[in-house]
Amino acid sequence: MLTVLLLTVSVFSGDAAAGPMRLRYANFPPAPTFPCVQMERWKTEVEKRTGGQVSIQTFPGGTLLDAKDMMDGVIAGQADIGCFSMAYQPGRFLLTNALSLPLGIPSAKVGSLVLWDIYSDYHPASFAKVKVLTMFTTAPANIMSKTPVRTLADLKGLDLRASGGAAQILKAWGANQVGMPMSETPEALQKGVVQGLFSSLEVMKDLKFAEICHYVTITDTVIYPFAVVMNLDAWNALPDTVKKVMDDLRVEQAEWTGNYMDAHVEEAVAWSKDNYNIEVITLPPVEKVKWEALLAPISTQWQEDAKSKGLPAEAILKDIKLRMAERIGR
Ligand code: DTR
Repeated sequence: MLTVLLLTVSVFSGDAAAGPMRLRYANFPPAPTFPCVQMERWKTEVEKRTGGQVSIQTFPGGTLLDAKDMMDGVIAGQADIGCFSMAYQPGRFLLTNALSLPLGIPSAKVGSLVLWDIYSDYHPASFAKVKVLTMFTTAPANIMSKTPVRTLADLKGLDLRASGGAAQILKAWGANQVGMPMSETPEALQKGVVQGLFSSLEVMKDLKFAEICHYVTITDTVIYPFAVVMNLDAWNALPDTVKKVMDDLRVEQAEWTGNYMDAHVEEAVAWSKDNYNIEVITLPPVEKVKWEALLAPISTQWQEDAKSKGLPAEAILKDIKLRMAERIGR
């Protein structure tokens, strides 16, 4: 009841006389990180393109909803819009999390567009209770650590933070994987709970991990899929003109975010070298082959899980590879 009331207040606070319609957009990580940068860009574009009909209030840093409460919070109307990382609930977003298998997706731009393709092709049931406003992915994940990681032996038993599909990758390499959302990682690194993390490298700058992690090992293995979703009642209450503005932004926003992410990773690595003299370690080909060989069972396991849930696992993987080739070719 309270939820319905809150929602009603939120969406209908804006008939013409009362000023713009207000929408609350929740996000889990701190404001300087890329999910929040894309949120601010989307807000600016929607407000501009709707000629001020809509006003979006943004809540970074988990101030309205936390990482793992995001989807259910939006469904319940605690926020009108929410952004989340699908990796934090791997079983719930099984189909779209196929994108986070080690498939060699080369960039956030390709990842973001292929994720949107796959969502549009299959319309997974896990998103049936929300309106999907956009999707995007990170750039490929790499190791950031306090001590250098040059071989599998260096990784053995090392406490590294990762979540979702990437967690299985660290386990396969023999590291001691510690799972937590990105929002909890700065404290864990500071307190020595973990000795590093596995993620895309823009956080070296955005969360100042370069201060602590002086080594980066390039593995370029997996990307993380994200979604931005809207409460269905809030969506249905919007005028068609506003809906059109948001619909027109779905793919554009995915591509914008991918491009932003790819450029920002490069900038963050350069910044980390200039300011903290970090070492970027590239694995020699013989070593890389060993690392990659250990990852094969992960896709096999995903296929078994997906099939047991009635999903056309092989077709999905084939489709991702096809879409990748199309998007890389463009
Ligand atoms: N790699 C995922 C997602 C991720 C990458 N960069 C950020 C920044 C802020 C929040 C999440 C992410 C992860 O490690 O959680």
